[in-house]
Amino acid sequence: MPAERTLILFKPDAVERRLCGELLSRIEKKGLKIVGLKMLKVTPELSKQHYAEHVSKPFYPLLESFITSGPVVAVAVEGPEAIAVMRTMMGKTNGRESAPGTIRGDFGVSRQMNLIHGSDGPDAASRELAIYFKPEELISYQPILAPMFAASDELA
Ligand code: IDP
Ligand code: MG
Repeated sequence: MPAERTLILFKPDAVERRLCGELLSRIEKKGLKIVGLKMLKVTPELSKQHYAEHVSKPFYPLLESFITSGPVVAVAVEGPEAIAVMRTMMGKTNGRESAPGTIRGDFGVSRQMNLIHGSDGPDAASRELAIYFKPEELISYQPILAPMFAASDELA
């Protein structure tokens, strides 16, 4: 199975609450690989591009005002089935409904301030990675310990 890449954002509430280290630590401890990392401020234009599927929804104005309210940390994450693995680690959208043990389940009670974004499929992942990272900002490398994280038939 091919290693996948997915776009993760630590949203402004995670930065404000000093939870970036905690969230990054969970990703690293899980065994996923960080292949890109930056802090930036999402502009209204970037928000509309990222959340194109939500722009016409009633909650969009509140979402834009939240996601542009402070810096975010963008993380490109790689690993076997990284997209689904990250979605499972994140938990349900609404923190009140997310299971304990998930990021949203452990750290929040909000549907909007839910700490983390993760691409929801392969098409979204490539679209969103291209929005936040230039190709040369995504680093391909082979850690020496890679064979300790997954068998050869689990990776491309
Ligand atoms: P996801 O982040 O779990 O994929 P989406 O439905 O794609 O959830 O929504 C994108 C983001 O918009 C959510 O993470 C959350 O911050 C916000 N959001 C989703 N639904 C609502 C809502 O009904 N009211 C306010 N904000 C919402
Ligand atoms: Mg979504």
